[in-house]
Amino acid sequence: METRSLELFAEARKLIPGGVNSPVRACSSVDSTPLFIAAGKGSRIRSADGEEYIDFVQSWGPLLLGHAHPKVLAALREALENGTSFGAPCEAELRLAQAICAAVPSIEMVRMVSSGTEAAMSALRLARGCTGRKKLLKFDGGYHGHADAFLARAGSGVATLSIPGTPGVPEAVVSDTLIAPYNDSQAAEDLFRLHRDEIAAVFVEPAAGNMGLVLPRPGFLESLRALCDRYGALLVFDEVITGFRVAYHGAQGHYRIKPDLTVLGKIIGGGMPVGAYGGKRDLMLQVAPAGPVYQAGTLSGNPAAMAAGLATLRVLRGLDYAALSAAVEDFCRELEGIFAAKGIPARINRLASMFTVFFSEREVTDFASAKNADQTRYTKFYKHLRARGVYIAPSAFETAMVSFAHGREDFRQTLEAADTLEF
Ligand code: KE4
Repeated sequence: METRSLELFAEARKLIPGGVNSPVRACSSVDSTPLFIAAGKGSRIRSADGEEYIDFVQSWGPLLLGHAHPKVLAALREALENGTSFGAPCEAELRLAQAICAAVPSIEMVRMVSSGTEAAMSALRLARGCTGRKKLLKFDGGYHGHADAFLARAGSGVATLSIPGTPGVPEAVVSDTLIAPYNDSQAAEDLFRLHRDEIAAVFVEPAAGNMGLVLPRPGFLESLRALCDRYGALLVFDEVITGFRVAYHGAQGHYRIKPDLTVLGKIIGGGMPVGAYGGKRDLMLQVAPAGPVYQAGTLSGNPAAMAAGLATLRVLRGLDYAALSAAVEDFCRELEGIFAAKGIPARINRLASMFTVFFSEREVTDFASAKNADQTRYTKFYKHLRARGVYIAPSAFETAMVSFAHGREDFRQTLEAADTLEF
């Protein structure tokens, strides 16, 4: 039953564009209307109609511990007893900075902001400021938040809603944005050969989560590192999704590649609004007020948000990532078996606690092959699961997020629901 969600959505559409505060939540690409969520606990959420769902969206990634983890809530309660914001430094900012620098191999200094978008746009400004160069090289289907420079052939909500280019973004801005297909080292090299010392930075999701999950081919990330070294550009890993998810040390720890700058978000806020960018000391010392590259934010380093992020990382540090990866691998294998038994062509890309089901005969290795997957079947899959209490991403260009709170019963119920799917 979705009566209350429908009522709330009708009201919301009168006052909020599309009835949502972020486009991908609208569920329009899967021919549905959004559930309004009243509560979450562990692996599950409860809708405004009181219906329970196994949640594989997990707020798009921040909740690797699951919803309402007791230690996160306790840390928030304690912080909030002292107020909500001071606009001045507080110890919690230092403690979270220490935890991030200790965990992420390439980060020697870090600046907190309030979203992944803010972190990515600031990292780009820093890269341009440090190199004196203008151009950005990103990958087709890569998503780095909604700052102007990145909204050229982006993934996530831009792909989901098939937004062609992006109204409101001046041509002059995206004219400095170069695009190559993900996993195409030769295309990246060709752009470097053409633009040589004009490229300030390469932005890449070390595992791409915004065209559905697409993994780097062996050698792809290494080729970007080598190109940046050869041409004097900065390599920026956007780890807003993968940071602390693929491994506690991030995808850069998993793949053993050191970027010059890293963009973080989601998990480091534990569900509260937090983003961060960090990297080599000599680069970060260019950021105001230490250096000339300006960036600021009223709620940057907010004490409550820092407390939630710190509590999250402290719990994650002691958890068994390999065991979670193994559980997700087992689940994906069983799901592959269900599709195979039904003669349904499907490819399930997975890494650590993320997976995406592509209804495709062919392997999905970039945005073009992701777009070739059968979106109609994805929509039917989404609706079928939602009707049976399983909540997956309302877009074929997102990745499912499994948490440490997901257990056998969640996987069993999900497989049981998938087993009744008919196309
Ligand atoms: P935010 O500004 O939404 O906090 O972060 C932007 C961002 C940057 N980089 C990557 C790799 C990201 O995935 C994101 C945001 N992710 C999307 C979903 N994949 C957020 C969901 C939404 O837009 O509502």
